[in-house]
Amino acid sequence: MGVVFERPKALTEEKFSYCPGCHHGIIHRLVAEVIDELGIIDNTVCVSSVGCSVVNYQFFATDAIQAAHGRAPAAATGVKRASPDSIVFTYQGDGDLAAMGTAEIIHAAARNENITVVFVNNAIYGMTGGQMAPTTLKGQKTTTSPYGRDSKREGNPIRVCELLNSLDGPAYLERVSVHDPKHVIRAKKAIKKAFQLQVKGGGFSLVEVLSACPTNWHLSPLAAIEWVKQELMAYYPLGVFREAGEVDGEC
Ligand SMILES: Cc1ncc(C[n+]2csc(CCOP(=O)(O)OP(=O)(O)O)c2C)c(N)n1
Ligand code: SF4
Repeated sequence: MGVVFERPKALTEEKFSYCPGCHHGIIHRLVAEVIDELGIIDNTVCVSSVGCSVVNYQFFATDAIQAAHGRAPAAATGVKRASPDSIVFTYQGDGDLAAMGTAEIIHAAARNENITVVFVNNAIYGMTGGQMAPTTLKGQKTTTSPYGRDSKREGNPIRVCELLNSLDGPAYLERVSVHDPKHVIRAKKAIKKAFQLQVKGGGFSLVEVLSACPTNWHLSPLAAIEWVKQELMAYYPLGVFREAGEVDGEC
């Protein structure tokens, strides 16, 4: 009998440390499948950030470095410029990328650094107990907005793809979701396109993946999927925001 499904080589044997229903695991798998399919495992470097995925260097069977809070795009810039043949990606949550690392992501995009960013937007600080993030929706209850985010007091949520799309620099920006199989397939295509672009020297790419955090949303995994569909996708529309040039399927 032929093997039809197996663990990607770009994932180690380590068990994921994520909560039941968390989408980080799905996104890790998609990244790993893309690395396998492009045959880049030996020269890929993952730049880990802070947040629940802080130990993802244990899960990806690639080289890895750990960046300080929000600094992953700057660290990735250094690795890529020092070692241009490496394929360098950051993996960042919304607290890391859109709060602590706002400056780094904007400048890396503006410079059109030839790196790939996997941006996991779950609208909350997962790792540290569910505090409000820049991406927390208006009215969303968190431990630091217990009555719901009030835009008069806490400002409005930041749409990262739209923000970066105002810059001349970036080559590819897309927002996807992994809440059902159809969207998982689309998300993988986007992640693959982003890595292919880097292989071809195409410049800065960012794929924003809407992601569930059932634990800090205080929802069951299934209810969290509904919340992604009804609430997150309403404020963060899916789609391609920037595509500088066609990337064909083969590398
Ligand atoms: C400058 C600074 N800000 C914040 C923290 C604490 N901190 C570490 S991880 C984290 C939350 C990260 O959340 P996010 O990036 O959204 O990832 P998630 O855990 O949701 O996947 C916070 C607030 C810190 N240690 N230092
Ligand atoms: S706290 Fe949220 S983001 Fe972190 S592992 Fe659990 S479900 Fe995932």
